[in-house]
Amino acid sequence: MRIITTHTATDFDALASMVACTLLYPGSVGLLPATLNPEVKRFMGIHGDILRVTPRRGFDLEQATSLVVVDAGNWRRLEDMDALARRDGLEVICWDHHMEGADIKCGETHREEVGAAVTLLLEVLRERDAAISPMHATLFLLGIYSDTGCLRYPSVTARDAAMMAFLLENGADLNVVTAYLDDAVDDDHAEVFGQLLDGGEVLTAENVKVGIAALKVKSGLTCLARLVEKYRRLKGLDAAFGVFQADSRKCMVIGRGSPRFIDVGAIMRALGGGGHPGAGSAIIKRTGLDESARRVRELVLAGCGDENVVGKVMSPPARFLVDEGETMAGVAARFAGGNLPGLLVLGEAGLLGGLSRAECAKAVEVGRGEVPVKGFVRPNIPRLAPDTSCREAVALMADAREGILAVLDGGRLVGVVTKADLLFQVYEF
Ligand SMILES: [Mn+2]
Repeated sequence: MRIITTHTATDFDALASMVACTLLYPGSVGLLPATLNPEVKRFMGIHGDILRVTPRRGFDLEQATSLVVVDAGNWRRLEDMDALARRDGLEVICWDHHMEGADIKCGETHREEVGAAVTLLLEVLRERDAAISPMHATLFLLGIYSDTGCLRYPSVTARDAAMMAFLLENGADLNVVTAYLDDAVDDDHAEVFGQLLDGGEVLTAENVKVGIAALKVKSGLTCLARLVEKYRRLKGLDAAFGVFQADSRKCMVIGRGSPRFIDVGAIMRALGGGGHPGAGSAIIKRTGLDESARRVRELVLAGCGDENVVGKVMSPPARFLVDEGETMAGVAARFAGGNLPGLLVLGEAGLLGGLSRAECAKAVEVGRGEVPVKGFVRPNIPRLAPDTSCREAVALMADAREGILAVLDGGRLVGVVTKADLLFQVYEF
């Protein structure tokens, strides 16, 4: 008999992948772990009977000759499957999108970097022209949406979006999807959220803003990951880590972040857990709250890195410079000839400030073209250091009248940041 299973704390992607497998492998049965995400539990409350899945508990593994593992690659993430890990001759097939840390040896592996594991299975079902009911399509879409933050996470691929379109064609019901992705939390979770907001420590390392909060919590809270993500978004952090202690023997660490600035999965693996570059969790055993938080802080400080500093993207300053003695008319001619947003005015003591194209044109218009630029220079043009992050530069550019920012190293002008420089950085051309 072929059985299908997935990780404990089963989320919609895991359930959707399991159910997709029951369509892909006729005659197979899905074994559902006992611990489910609260929304998944609510979903199973009314859909359980019409899906070909049954609780892992009470199922005799003796009958199993083939095992399909979905949305996981580790034996310890499965519920009570150790007996199969040692069974000779067992066929093992894996469908997963966690690229690191797998330890299940498979005869057949489908592991690809997509936003949701169910995307991999849907591609095959579509290829085979399998019949998909609107109810199934709705569950599969829940899988894609919950693992990709409704197609907003950077982990999303075009393949996930294509499968979303495929599911809508097959009748996926967005009203149902929205009802199960509801963001509301109960009073206990709301209290924890308040503590995260008040008690979190925010550290900045290598221009990366990370929040870490260590809290004692009641046991039985099942939506902590969602709170950590909310905390991150509300505080505008690049990454957030919650260290939660529900009993004295262990702490649970949950991390969420932008993979561009920090690899959350790598930090979790260092703590003995797992995850993706953007999300992960770990259980730290026999360690108190303070010590656990200290370990997380250390790994975060070592693992942060914003490579995107203005020193790496700035342009040479030469073509943006005018001498304080030049006339406004002369400078207006330079503006007319070149594609310059603004200019920097240099005096004997160094950078005096900036001059915008509009100011220059206006001066000439009102007959002040022969006045030296010195009289028009705006001294408080933004000045950055080479190690200022591009993100900060983007924020400053929004208010920069001259459309350029000056980069100074120890008082010496070393570069100019233009909007084009920042665009190249933002889109990683
Ligand atoms: Mn997944």
